[in-house]
Amino acid sequence: MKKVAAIHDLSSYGRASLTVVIPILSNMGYQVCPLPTAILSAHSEYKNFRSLDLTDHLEAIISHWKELGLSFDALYSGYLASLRQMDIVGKFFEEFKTDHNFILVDPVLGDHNRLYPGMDPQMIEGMRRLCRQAEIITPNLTEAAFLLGKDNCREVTLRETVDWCRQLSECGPEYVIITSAPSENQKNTATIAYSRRDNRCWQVKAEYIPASYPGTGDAFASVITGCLLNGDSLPEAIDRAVYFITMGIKTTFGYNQPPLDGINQEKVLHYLNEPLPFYRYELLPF
Ligand code: PXL
Repeated sequence: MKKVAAIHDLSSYGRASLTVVIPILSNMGYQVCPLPTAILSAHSEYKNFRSLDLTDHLEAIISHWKELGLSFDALYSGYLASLRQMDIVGKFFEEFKTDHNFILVDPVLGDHNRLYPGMDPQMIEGMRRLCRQAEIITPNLTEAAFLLGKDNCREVTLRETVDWCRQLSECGPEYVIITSAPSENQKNTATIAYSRRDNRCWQVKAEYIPASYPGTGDAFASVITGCLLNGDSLPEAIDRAVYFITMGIKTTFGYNQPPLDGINQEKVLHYLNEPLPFYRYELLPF
């Protein structure tokens, strides 16, 4: 059975990070091995959240994993709680990267043009360093702007988003996937993916829904990780991830529940094991 080292926090309330990553990758048939970065009372979009930083415990877990001679088919990181933690994860990547696995970094920093509480400019630099080690990165549009040192991501066009993918790829990753990107019109939102290997760029459009749920980025990156472990092509992986998130949002939107609780993933996990009903991906002409 393939194994994934999943480097994320455990947010006890509000579906995000490990409470999203574990069910998705388990459902897709992979063994998830968490390297927990912090334990939060609830994810950081909730006011007054409490956080237990686990930076001092990471090295102990990693050294035990080395003693056990473990190896992983994917090294997958998300929310990191401190700059020192980013350095430890960078060392973990160096030690556990082989010719037979891949590193996926979801550079969790912010959304809607602002940093998440607790993130600071030094952590942007730390995340940049980690992205250089990765084969695949999955920033949202805000995170892509922070990584590239842009002022903001308002009024960015589809074409500029493709340029951002290429620029980010020049730093190291072979695949750059930008979520929450603009599409040609306001009724749609797009996920844009660039593959440096064949210099092709893909778009998957989704209907814009006027609601925002935390944790969808974690769900997206987890489905991508699972699909790539399965040998799916880049556009196929994005198609499945977008389909899963769209179904999750749609099933949640009909209820009158607080958006901070995240998507009702429990109702849609079964889609991960069913054939996709259609392919939506398009090759972009630039
Ligand atoms: O979904 C990303 C994420 C992960 N972990 C924590 C968060 C967030 C986003 O808000 O707060 C703790």
